[in-house]
Amino acid sequence: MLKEALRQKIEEHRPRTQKLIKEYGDKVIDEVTIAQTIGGMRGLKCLVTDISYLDPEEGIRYRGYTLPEVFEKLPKPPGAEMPYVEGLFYLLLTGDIPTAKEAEDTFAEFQKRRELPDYVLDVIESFPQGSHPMAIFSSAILALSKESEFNKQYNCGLAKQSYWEPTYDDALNLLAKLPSIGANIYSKLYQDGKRIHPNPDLDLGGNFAHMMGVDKPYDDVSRMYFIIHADHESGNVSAHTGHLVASALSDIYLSTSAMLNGLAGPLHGLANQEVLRWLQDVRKKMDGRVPNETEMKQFVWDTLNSGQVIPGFGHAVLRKTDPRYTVQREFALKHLKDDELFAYVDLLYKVVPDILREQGKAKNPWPNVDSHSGIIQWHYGINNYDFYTVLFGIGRAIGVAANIIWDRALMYPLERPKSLTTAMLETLAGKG
Ligand code: CMX
Repeated sequence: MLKEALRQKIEEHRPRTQKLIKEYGDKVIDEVTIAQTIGGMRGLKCLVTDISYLDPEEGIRYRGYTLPEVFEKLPKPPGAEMPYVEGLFYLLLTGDIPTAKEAEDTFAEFQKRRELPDYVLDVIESFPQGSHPMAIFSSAILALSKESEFNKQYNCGLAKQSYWEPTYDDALNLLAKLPSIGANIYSKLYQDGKRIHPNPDLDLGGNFAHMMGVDKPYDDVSRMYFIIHADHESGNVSAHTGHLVASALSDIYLSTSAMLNGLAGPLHGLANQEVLRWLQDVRKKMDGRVPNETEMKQFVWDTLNSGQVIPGFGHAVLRKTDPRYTVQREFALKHLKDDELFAYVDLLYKVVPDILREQGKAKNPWPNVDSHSGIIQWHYGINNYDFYTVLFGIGRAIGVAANIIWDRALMYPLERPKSLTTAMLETLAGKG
């Protein structure tokens, strides 16, 4: 059903892309400066996606909907506060808010593809204790590449217009398994291998909470996490890596594994674990007491003066408080108002922006998604903060997969920007 809805959307969309290329292909949309070329292509308008758009002041919109709208409009599992993650996938793929029936049908599509082959469990088990969960996560997904329907059909001579179809199947097959992969990594690393079997009646978020062995409202925390982390335009490291690798027609398993390796960097998704590490450090120095404002300011300045960044603050594109932070703050105000670590995060929200402004380096002094996510996990007993980026990764895979399916549907080519030498830039500078 989702596949048929998507097919129709793809057929409607293709002429738009073809017209843009054929009739307006030479239209200039941006200039490139030397600073952008050296500086990580910051702000360069050179990617296209319809799945989400990041406004610097407003934050992310999924298919035109703000996060509060997404949470309000998407159908919810019975008794849940947060929506079906499967319904979000429907929205990202089709651009339409699913009806309750469409969300449930998508849940059923995911449900039948959940089972993990034994060899994936063997891959997880084969890692030495002390491995980072993101390394295991990426490898477990890589191992699944042998299941790729796209590869099978491509090797039999698949027509280009049909590339998206087996990619869609691969995407669903992979996304449905991610909660199990995540929960198995958690049990291997932190729970002496004690596994909780999946509950087939539960939706993706609910089943993940069940396999993690955490009671309500952790099911809603899981749904909220996977939804807020799903997509953030195409230029961030994880989304861009997924797109880049898939542009070589590497299957969705190879592409997702690659994008997770980018997510695992401390300037990107790993920042959520860095926040917790930083807070625990402060907590230790405070002997468990919540610092007052003056003491907290001192900790922030000490970190900056030692040449480190304040994790969870700043952003390459955003220039306001991240709405993904706000969604979590509202949840925290409702469910963990008296939590000690929430008091820390609340205090940081008060003191850090002014300090970063005073320091004058960061273009955005406001908190991002990672500033809040760890303490909610901590509150519900997930205290192994190395694991937090896996949660980000399960969410991000949903948006990356939706993008890759559309990349194939619109037959985007191999990505291949041009590089210059420093001498060439110097010559260009001389001409200025
Ligand atoms: N603390 C201290 N300094 C910061 C800072 C922070 N939180 N954020 C930015 N700066 C500094 C940068 O390090 C840079 O310094 P230099 O000129 O010495 O290199 C300067 O301010 C300008 O950086 P910017 O243009 O504002 O930010 P970038 O686009 O280069 O980087 C980001 C963006 C997120 C990597 C950066 O803000 C940062 O390091 N934040 C802390 C880590 C973090 O929270 N990452 C998670 C981001 C969300 C995600 O992708 O998951």
